[in-house]
Amino acid sequence: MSAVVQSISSAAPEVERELTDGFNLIIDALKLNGLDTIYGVPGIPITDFGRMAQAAGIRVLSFRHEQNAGYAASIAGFLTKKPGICLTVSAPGFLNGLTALAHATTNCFPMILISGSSEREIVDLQQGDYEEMDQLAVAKPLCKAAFRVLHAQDIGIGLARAIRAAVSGRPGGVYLDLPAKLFGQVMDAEAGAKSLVEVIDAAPAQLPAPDSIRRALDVLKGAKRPLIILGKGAAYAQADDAIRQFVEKSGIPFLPMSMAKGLLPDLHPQCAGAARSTVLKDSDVVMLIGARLNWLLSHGKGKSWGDAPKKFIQIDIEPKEMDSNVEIVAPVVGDIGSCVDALLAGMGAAWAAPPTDWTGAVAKKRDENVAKMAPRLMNNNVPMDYHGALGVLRTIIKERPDAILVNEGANTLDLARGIIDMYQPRKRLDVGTWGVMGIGMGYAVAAAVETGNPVLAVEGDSAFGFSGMEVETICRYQLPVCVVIFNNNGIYRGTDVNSAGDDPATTVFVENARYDRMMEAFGGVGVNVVSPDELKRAVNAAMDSRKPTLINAVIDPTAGSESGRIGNLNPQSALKKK
Ligand code: OXT
Ligand code: ADP
Ligand code: MG
Repeated sequence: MSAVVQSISSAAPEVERELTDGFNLIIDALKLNGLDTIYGVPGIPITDFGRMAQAAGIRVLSFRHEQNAGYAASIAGFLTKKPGICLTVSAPGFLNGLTALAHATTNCFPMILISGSSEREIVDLQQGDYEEMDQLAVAKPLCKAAFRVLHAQDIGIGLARAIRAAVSGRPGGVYLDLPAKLFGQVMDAEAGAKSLVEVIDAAPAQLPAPDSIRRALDVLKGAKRPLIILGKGAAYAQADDAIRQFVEKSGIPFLPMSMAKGLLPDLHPQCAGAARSTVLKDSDVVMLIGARLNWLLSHGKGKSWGDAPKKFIQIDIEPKEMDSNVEIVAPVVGDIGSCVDALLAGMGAAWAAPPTDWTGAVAKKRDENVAKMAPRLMNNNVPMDYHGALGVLRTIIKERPDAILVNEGANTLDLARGIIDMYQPRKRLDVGTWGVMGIGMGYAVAAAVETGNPVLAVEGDSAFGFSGMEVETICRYQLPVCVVIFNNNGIYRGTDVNSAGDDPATTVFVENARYDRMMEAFGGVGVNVVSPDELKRAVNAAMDSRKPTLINAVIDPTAGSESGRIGNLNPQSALKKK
């Protein structure tokens, strides 16, 4: 700790007291709790704080826009189970970071947005302070908890509360408001050190009730066509071995949600990822592990789920999640590691595998779908279509299974999700619960920083645009990130025409743009590729060299479809169906 030593004269003989201040106490509190990385953008009132944190050994990564720093912090939380820290300046910087905080909360990722703010006395009287805003009030409805610290002696408690709120129970985003004056507040160093709190057991195990385990196993035993759905909560839980043992011992087909791909390998004999429609429709008992029955699972009802009656078992740390959309006949509330351990123990030595007519039917459908797709992945067409380009990337990930795949776009997202098999847990990071564009470069930076693994970011040209300026950040920190832009000249397709005037259609971009040249502007490697062969060479070179690289992959502008796989959600399609 870098305390300030000052000589203080008083009426009594001169005494030397060691002093500290808000700056140092925040740094010490972060370090005490193992929070060693900050993602942010400097400025008043936090510029010096960033410098001092860096000098004190915290890694401080400066971004070009707070939203990207916030997305980086959110995914750092997902990858590490520690709250990712984002640091912003007041009002506009705070608001830029807030989208990411809300995103973290929605996705159940632990994150703390720490923002400098203006002076309370002026803000509360609305007297027009520099970057004035009542940030605490604005943040509150968008996160799991929000706290403000006014006194240096409360910094330790403030951070401890923020950490606990972010990681305990259902993880989420927390806001910590630090008014400018706090940073310079001085206090006795010894008292300051004592005021810090090392958070013990921040996310305590939450054991499931034994009855809930018995009930779940009874329902599972009675199933003729059981299915396990693994969600990103299961990936987050880092109970990889237990989950794998449970799935394998049960013999039940499993369907991974997008960010749960790789928890068990996609090529595992029980994986039903390529038989999605069949397993949703035909299963009779569905066990959800860390997945919500939200829009991504059609709310557990309707056409996608077929007519056969279904029973749901759900494992989740959040009791309120149960019965959110349909009846859950066997709720299991607890942390996934403890729940799965208890299920394994309750299964005993002998567990009857599901009927082979069911597992056989699932495997048959999966193999048919895989075989149907295979020839499309081998094409070397110019211009490239999605399948040709993704076929190459699929092989690259197979050969480099520890690489982290970041993925956003519409067609670029939906097709990559199906085509690129994942082999290891937490290696696929994407748009998540909100289907949000803009996570790309922030996620790529944090994935590289937090894991040291190479990152392959597969981006639609529109998706990339939301965070594209961060390629400078990637070059500045020399991160092993290879960005591949699927450049089809627009959103979904590059062929839309405005029939009513000279302005371009709303979904198209400048034709034949050369995104690779953006990378060159910052000293990175830029490559333009037009064929799958060229793409393969360029990506392999980037992954071997670990040099920041951006590949502009020219995709046939007619190849995509409106909104990718979720065109049915457009109001116009709903009208047509009526
Ligand atoms: O079983 P069936 O027969 O059904 O087949 C399924 C699987 O079994 C099978 N499958 C396989 N077959 C063979 N082999 C293998 N290995 C295999 N694996 C699977 O394939 C099918 C499909 O499987 P899938 O994908 O699992 O199933 P399905 O039915 O699609 O699943 C349903 C969903 C809902 C779970 C799934 O579709 C899903 O996860 N979807 C997520 C969709 C999403 O989030 N999209 C992003 C948002 S779209 C839109 O909003 C966009 N915007 C607006 C915007 C946003 N989002 N954000 C902000 C801040 N501002 C604006 C914008 C601007 S997208 C967008 C930009 C788009 O343009 P780009 O240029 O970036 O991208 P391009 O489109 O490329 O141009
Ligand atoms: P997906 O989008 O992959 O379907 P969701 O984000 O909808 O996944 O669901 C994740 C769920 O996992 C949330 O309901 C969350 O409460 C739960 N969850 C997160 N971490 C844990 C954990 N450690 N133990 C139990 N449940 C968890
Ligand atoms: Mg596009």
